[in-house]
Amino acid sequence: MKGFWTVLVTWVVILCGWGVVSVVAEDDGWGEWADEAPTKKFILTLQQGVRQVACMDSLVLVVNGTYVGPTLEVNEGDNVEVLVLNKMNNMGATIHFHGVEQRGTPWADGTAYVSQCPIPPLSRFTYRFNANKAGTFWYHGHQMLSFTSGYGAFIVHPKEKQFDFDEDAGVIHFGNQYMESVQRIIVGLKSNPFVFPGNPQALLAEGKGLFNCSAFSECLKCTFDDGSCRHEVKYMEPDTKYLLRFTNAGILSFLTLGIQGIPMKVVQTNTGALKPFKTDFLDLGNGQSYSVIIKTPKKRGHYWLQAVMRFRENEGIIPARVLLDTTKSQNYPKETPSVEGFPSTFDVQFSRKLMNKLKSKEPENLSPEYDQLWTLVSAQNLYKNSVKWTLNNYTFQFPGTPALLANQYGVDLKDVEVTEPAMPYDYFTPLAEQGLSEFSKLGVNMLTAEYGQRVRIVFQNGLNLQGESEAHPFHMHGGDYWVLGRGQGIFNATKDMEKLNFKNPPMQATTSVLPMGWTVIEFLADNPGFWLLHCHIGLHSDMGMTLVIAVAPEMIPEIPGNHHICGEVTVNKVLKRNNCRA
Ligand SMILES: *[C@@H]1O[C@H](CO)[C@@H](O)[C@H](O)[C@H]1NC(C)=O
Ligand SMILES: *[C@@H]1O[C@H](CO)[C@@H](O)[C@H](O)[C@H]1NC(C)=O
Ligand SMILES: *[C@@H]1O[C@H](CO)[C@@H](O)[C@H](O)[C@H]1NC(C)=O
Ligand SMILES: *[C@@H]1O[C@H](CO)[C@@H](O)[C@H](O)[C@H]1NC(C)=O
Ligand SMILES: [Cu+2]
Repeated sequence: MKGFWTVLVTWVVILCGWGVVSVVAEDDGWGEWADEAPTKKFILTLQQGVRQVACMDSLVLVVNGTYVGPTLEVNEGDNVEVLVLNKMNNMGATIHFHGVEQRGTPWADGTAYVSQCPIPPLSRFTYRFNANKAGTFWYHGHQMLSFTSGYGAFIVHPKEKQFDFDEDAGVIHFGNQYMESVQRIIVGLKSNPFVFPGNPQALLAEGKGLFNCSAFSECLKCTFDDGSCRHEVKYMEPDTKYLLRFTNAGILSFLTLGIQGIPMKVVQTNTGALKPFKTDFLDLGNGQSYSVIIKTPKKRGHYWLQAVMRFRENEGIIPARVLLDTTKSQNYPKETPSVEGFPSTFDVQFSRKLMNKLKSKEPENLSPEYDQLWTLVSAQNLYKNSVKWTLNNYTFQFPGTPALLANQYGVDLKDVEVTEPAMPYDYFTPLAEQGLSEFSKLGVNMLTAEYGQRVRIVFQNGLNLQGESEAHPFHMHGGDYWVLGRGQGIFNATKDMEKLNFKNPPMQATTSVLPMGWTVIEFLADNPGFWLLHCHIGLHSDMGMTLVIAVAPEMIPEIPGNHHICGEVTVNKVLKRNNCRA
């Protein structure tokens, strides 16, 4: 039925002469689209295919036929136009440009049922936006768990070189690989009884990695014919400064990475320039990006970059590895590198100290005043006996009509819940032990900010139903936020608010709330739109750890005419509004 409507609207729209599903004419309400700037055009195709991942054949979502998808590179200030062709015949899709502000183009954010309808099977959609900030971004699907494999890098080069290095060595994407198909994982998460897929069986760097065949009998199918599926090799020159960019695209694993014998100088989050600092180990929460500069030793050799999973039991899971090779001999070391010296799996202290080192390069000197304060408590609960994650006791459910379309066409979103302040309880004692109900509420959890407000958010961690506290990396769409501080235990406004860093807080699009702790962020609500705020552990967001921030909905400009329709936005509604302006 959905297919029918898409076809119908396409015809109606062509008859009316304003072109659907194709590049739209110039002055068409494209937000901050810079008229003078060059336009960089790309085409991306989405398909499912069997590819060798971690030396095993797996069915994955591929972008332009490859896993990892192609890297898109533009310059700061360019207009970007990406035509996405959904070549799958059984699944809708979207593409989200992770970390891109989408200033003035909220319809190009690529979030299914928030900023747009999924691109129907065998259909297309053009994303147009301005690359207003330089940095390391990535694109990925944002429809269910589609981002397990359909992703790639998006690099925006700065107008002027920001850091001191000789070569840009590009991006290394980290990921997770399950033996089970994504479809089965989703079914398990939605089932009663609930089935959690648990740890991934392989950690990936650039789609390469290794299953531990003594731990997982299924991988007798492993094809270890040559080493090229196990790890990427980066050829480098000795005694040279390289810029390396990391992103964690995994749907579960919090990672910590280190390079044998080479310290990293951390210089940038996704967009935010940092006061540089040196470290041997760097945390990479799901959805996070960092740029570092390394200097290869004078002596030619092989240096392993390794990423281990932390904050979950990781017994038997082989680290993701990349070999940095300055010999060009292809005489690879046979022995497996050890992870000695890495912080231990549950060392919260290490990660908190590391996060405390993140400072913006230039002072921000924020005033300690704010306009709204939202406290969001993360906890696991039951909804109809199924295990869910919650923010303030709400399990998020996507609306049937995308919020942005509903706003324009006057559709009433049903089940919208405004997050109430969290009921104060002892967040680190299981609910049952406190005589409290373990049941959550289900709804379209939405918070609203007025234009220009400074909104401060306290993320307060709580427990899962096993009584453990986990790490949650929270990602916000529609712009970066300042990360003002973090601490252990329960946030106490009287005592903790004044200790926050207003002087030089880093700008990030994703920051972690550590086990048994809290994190405070703040953003300026000056980009009207409907923006997701969610835990970037894909499994957690799918289990409800998500909400929508509505920023000045009355100021959102008219959506360009190329959007698909779904839910309660019908052909009649579109026609009525546009009055067939042919
Ligand atoms: C992706 O593939 C399409 C056609 O198959 C091609 O036209 C396009 O240039 C490719 N995109 C990139 C970024 O390589
Ligand atoms: C594979 O898993 C087994 C059992 O968990 C473990 O003892 C072994 O060290 C693992 N192998 C590697 C290479 O990590
Ligand atoms: C969550 O909501 C449910 C259903 O309304 C309620 O029974 C429960 O007490 C709430 N729990 C908390 C911690 O607020
Ligand atoms: C918060 O901190 C203040 C000042 O240290 C203290 O007096 C108060 O008891 C604390 N509140 C809680 C709930 O711990
Ligand atoms: Cu989480």
